[in-house]
Amino acid sequence: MGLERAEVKTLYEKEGYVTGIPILSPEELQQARDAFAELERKFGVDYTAYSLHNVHMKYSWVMALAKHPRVLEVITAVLGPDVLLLDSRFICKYPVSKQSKTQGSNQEDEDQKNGSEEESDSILPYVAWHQDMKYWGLDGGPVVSVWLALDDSQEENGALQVIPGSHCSGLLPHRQAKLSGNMLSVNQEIPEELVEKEKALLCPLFAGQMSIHDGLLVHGSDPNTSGKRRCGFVIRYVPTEAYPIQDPERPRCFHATVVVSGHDKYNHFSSQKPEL
Ligand SMILES: O=C(O)CCC(=O)C(=O)O
Repeated sequence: MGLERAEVKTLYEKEGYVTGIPILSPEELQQARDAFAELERKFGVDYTAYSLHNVHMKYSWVMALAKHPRVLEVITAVLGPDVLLLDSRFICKYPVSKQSKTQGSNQEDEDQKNGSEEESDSILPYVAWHQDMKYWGLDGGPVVSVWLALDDSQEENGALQVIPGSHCSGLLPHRQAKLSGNMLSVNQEIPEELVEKEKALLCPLFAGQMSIHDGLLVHGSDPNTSGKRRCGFVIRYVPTEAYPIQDPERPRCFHATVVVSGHDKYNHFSSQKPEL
C-alpha cells in the first residue's frame, strides 16, 4: 500500500485521514467504470448522482469493491481484524453540461425552488462541511469512511476537502444548510464560524485511489465546475463491537451491514442477505 500498516494507523489517528492510497489495478478500474456506465444507462444520471445507496447488496461488482483486499488491508490496519461494512453510496458530480437543475438537491431544496426556475438553474451540487458521525446512530467504535475514486478527483471537479485534526474536537453542532445544492440527504452543515477553513486541505485522487477519513473529521466538497465527471464510491466500516443506538438526532438505520473481515462475535447489527 506504499505506507506500512502501522504508519497508516499512526497518520490516520493524528490527522483523521489518509489520502492517495492506490487500490484498483487499471483492469479493475476499467471494469468498475464500465459497470457504473451500465447503471447510468439504466437509471439516468439524476439517479446515479446520489441515489445508488447500499447497492453492494445488489451487484456483485460493488460488493467486490467493498471487500477489495487492498481496501481491507488498510481498514483492518485502522480498525483491527473484525470489521463490518455499515453502509455504501456512490456519489457522483457530473460535468456542468450534464447536471440537471435538480441533481444533487434534496427534497427540501426542491420545495423551496419550485417557482424559482432562474435561481435553480444556477445551483451546482456541493457537499457542505459536516461530520459523518452526525448521521450515524451508533456507539462502541469509530466509523471509517472510504472514498474510492472511479474518476480522477481534482480541485476543478470538486474533490473532497478535509480539516486535518478536526476529528479531535468531538461532534460539532450542525444546522440546516444555508446554500441550496447540498448533496447530503438531511441537508445539514456545520456553521461556518466553527469550521477552520484556513486549515482546509484538498484530497485529490487519481482514479483507482482512495482516501479514508474518521467519522468525526470535518469534511466537504465544492461543486464540479469542470467538464469532467467526479464519481466516487463511499463505504463506511466499523469494528464489530460497535452497536446501534436510538438517537433521534442521528436516526440513520443500518439495513445493509455485512461482515467483511474476521468474525462478528457480537451480532449487534442484524445483517441482511445480499440479493446477489
Ligand atoms: O463526495 C463528497 O464530496 C463528500 C463525501 C462525503 O461526505 C463522505 O465521504 O463522507
